[in-house]
This record gives sequence, structure tokens and C-alpha cells, in this order.
Amino acid sequence: MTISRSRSLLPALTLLLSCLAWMAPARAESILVEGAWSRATPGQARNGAVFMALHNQGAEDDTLLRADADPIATSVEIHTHVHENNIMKMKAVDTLTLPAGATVTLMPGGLHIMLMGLKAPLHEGQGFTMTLTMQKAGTITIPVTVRAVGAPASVSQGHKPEQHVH
Ligand SMILES: [Cu+2]
Repeated sequence: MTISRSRSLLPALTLLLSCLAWMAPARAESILVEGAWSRATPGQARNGAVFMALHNQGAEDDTLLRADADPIATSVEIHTHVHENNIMKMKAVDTLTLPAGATVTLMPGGLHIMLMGLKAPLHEGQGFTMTLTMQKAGTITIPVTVRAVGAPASVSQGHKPEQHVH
């Protein structure tokens, strides 16, 4: 984990400390997975989504082939969002390319891992594990923390050194 060099360090640090519990990175050779989280599911919702940052620290491109969340979900798909007739729709993709030296961020409104057929609602504060299978790096088990229903789009946004004051 790297701490951003943001000048507004205190809020970032506070946020960082509050998410350290689920920020513990998981690693499989060249792939580092950070900050995997899911939203609590309201009422009768049968589907959930998981978000995370996938860092490919290797010299070669890799591919996320599949994700599994047994036993909490019946099936798991990799989804993205596409614009169709001015409507944002979710669309399943077969695989996800992880370019060498790059970070692919899964976040609400974009790429996500879809949990289909949840066997029980996801409650805030709960944790579960998922496995990700990469073509080259193999399988990695990651911890996922469930955050509140209204959790903001991406906590990692708070970690970006984006608030430059000139
Ligand atoms: Cu989806």
C-alpha cells in the first residue's frame, strides 16, 4: 500500500486508518488486489457487486479469467457498464485484461464483479472471501468487506493525490 502524497494528509490519513481493516492487500505473484469491498444488499435483493483495485506489478499483461464467491453466491460474473440509448446498462464480459504495470479499478458505475443469486443478504461489517483466477498469476483469495448500502462510490478516491492546490 502506498500513502498518497496529498497535501490534505490528515483527512486522507483518517480515512486510511478507518479502512485499514479491509485494505490489507492480497497478492498472487505480480497481481496485487487492494481494498475489495461490497455494498450491503437491501431487502430482497438477490444480486450484489464487488469493487476493488487490481494492480498488475508484473512485466506482462495478465487476464482475469473468473471470480468465485462460493458459498455466498450461486454464480459470479465480471460486468461492465455500457451506454445504450442513453441508458447505463450492465453487461457481462468474459474476461478482464490487466495490462502490465497498470491498475484496473472496479467501482460503482463501471467495472464490477457481480454476485448473482445471493444466498443471504449482505450486511454491513460482514466479511467474505472470493477467489480470483488469473491466466498467468493463477488463483488468489481475497477478503471482501461489506460496507453500508449508501457507501460512497469509491473510498480509493480519497486516497488519490488529486487535490493539488497551486
Ligand atoms: Cu453487474
